[in-house]
Amino acid sequence: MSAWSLRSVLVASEFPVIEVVSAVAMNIDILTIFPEFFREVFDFGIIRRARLADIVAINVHDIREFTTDKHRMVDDRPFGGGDGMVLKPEPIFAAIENLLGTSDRNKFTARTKVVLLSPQGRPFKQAVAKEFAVDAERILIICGRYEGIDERVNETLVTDEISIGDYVLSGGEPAAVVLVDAIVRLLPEALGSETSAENDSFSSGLLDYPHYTRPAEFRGMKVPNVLLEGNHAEIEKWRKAKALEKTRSNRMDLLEGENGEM
Ligand code: 9D3
Repeated sequence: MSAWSLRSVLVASEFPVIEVVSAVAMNIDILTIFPEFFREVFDFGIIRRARLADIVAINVHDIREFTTDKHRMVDDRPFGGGDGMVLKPEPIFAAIENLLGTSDRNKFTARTKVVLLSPQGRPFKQAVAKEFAVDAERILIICGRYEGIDERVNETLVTDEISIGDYVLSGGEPAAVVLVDAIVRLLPEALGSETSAENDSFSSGLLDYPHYTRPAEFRGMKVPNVLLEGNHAEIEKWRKAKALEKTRSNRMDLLEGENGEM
């Protein structure tokens, strides 16, 4: 294990003090009003293995646990009018103070990121996943909801506002899963044999070429001959051509550059 953290956060507060004493490469906390959403998603594949190997610790927190009012209110009506409700700042500030010891982003350690997931964020790309995997040891993810979140959270707490793409989700929870998956698989020692080669050095900027396995003929559909013949130079040429063809038809923007590597 390369980088690891060992720290203890103790905060005087009315909330249960969450003491972080960890020997993992990365600590991820998720703040959400739907903690149940995450019950099983992190229990499979690379993320599960990374958790079991103490490469990453993932903790999910219910924003409602950080309310202090009788009705445990997490949202309220928007100033200025409009439909729907806005997530209130108090429980989110309380959660961050409980987890990090401060809600002032200027006092976070350099390797701490507080990510707000919102449609207004900067686009999440492989380069951003790498940046987080390399630069961060502590990532707090705040899941927004459809109606929005009080902007003061964004102004003082959040270090990175991120969107995962140009489509409308009902909340940040599915985006949080995407972020965690993309980041954790980049942590040193998280990738097993399954994915190792396909990763860094191979970043061609193109989509992948097509893959085939046995049988060589299935319901009349044949595997391209070049793959069966064992001429590795020819196979390489074929794969490059097919990758280019696939990229041209599905992702012209990648060929025109300035849209992140794959
Ligand atoms: C009516 C204007 N909408 C903004 C485009 C409001 C709105 C829609 C969806 C406000 C919040 C949401 C919930 N989405 C997320 O929280 C979200 C999201 C997304 O919808 N798309 C892509 N990435 C993300 S990250 C979080």
